[in-house]
Amino acid sequence: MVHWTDHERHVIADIWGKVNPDEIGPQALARLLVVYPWTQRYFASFGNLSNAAAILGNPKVAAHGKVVVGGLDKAVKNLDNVKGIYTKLSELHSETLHVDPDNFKHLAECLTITLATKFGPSVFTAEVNEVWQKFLNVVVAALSKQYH
Ligand code: HEG
Repeated sequence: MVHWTDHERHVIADIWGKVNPDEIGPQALARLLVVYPWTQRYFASFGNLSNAAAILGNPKVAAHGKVVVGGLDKAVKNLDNVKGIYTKLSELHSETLHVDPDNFKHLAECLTITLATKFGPSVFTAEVNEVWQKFLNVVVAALSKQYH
């Protein structure tokens, strides 16, 4: 089981308190779809994803980005049971959506870049980056857990 120090808990709560998923989510998901274009295959029903401008302006991408990043709130609030709270979501991505779990890492990376860009080096310091990385690694592991 992952151990969290009080300091790590504090850093995660603090940075998450500054995140507005409705702003960050659309940007992070749009970045995923631009940087890793094969991820577009899971969003065939989303309409025009033909170039970066189309992706950034696509309302379905924005709406789903809010859902995905909003979904991290559960993990932030249940740091000691991330695997438990994501069991069903992992099953959904594996068995129903057939999302290649490598893509969770790519989304985590895009989210980190989005946060670093938004907050800059005075807020998103290397130390915050380190703790945030640990948090996302736990999320990615939990979402990948029901794959077999
Ligand atoms: Mg997933 C649905 C969260 C990565 C593709 N994703 C969802 C839902 C949530 C969620 C909360 C809604 C579930 C529901 O309706 O019950 N996703 C989520 C997280 C992460 C993630 C927290 C990683 C941090 N998702 C992810 C990636 C892809 C993907 C990397 C594909 C590249 N998600 C995906 C699709 C759906 C969801 C295709 C269904 C969308 C729809 O049909 O509306």
